[in-house]
Amino acid sequence: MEKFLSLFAAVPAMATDDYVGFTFFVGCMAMMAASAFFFLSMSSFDNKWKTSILVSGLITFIAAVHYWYMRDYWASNATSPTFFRYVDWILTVPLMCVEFYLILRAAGATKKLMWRMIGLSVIMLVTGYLGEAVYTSGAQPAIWGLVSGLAYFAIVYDIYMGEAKKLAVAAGGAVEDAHNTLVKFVLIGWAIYPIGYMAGTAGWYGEAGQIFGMNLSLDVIYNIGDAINKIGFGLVVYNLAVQSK
Ligand SMILES: *C/C=C(C)/C=C/C=C(C)/C=C/C1=C(C)CCCC1(C)C
Repeated sequence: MEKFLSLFAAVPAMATDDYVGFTFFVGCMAMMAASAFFFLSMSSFDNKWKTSILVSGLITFIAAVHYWYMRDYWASNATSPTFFRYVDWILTVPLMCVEFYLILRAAGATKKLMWRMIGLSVIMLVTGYLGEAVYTSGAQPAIWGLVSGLAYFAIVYDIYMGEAKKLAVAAGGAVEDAHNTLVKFVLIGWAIYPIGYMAGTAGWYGEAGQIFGMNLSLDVIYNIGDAINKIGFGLVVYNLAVQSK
């Protein structure tokens, strides 16, 4: 018991203006709560939807584990946990691509479509990491950010007007509605991340983003993005499963 309690004692008290630490903390709790919700609700759905709900839960659970580490990392080092952040994304973003595949599978979605989206998401994240953590001087973050952005737009193309969109229209009904909502998450929700990236790039949006009079640093922006996208995305899938029960 004492050993367990000392885990918490090791975490220094959080300053009241530490927005980054606060959003890591709240983000961690929210991801944990969402995971419990998705996992516990699984048994009330039939097999057709179980996998989709399971994936929703895995996305928030993987994030919860990373947020636990990132919160700690920030508390001890006061620097961005960039590596953990990208490990989290490279596991969870492909799973979001899998969600598109799962809900469109009945309408004829192929594994090829799924792997193309996964491949694009990996390109988007690896190039983003290179620009954020490896090649950080001069124009390099802009170039890597651009490549990353192109992969992002290729994903948007697939789901907004490409193959995935056509399958969603063919499916119609609740599946098409859910698909369209997920597209909005990718189009609007995911657009939060390039903003965070720019806020974190020296010489762009002012040092670490003094935006709206708050220290809206890259981490705060990424944390808000994650909460909206991971939990929101899962709830859209949950809602689809409820409607199609
Ligand atoms: C749960 C985590 C999610 C949904 C993360 C999504 C991340 C992105 C869409 C990141 C995109 C980026 C660009 C489009 C350009 C700049 C570099 C990135 C990686 C921040």
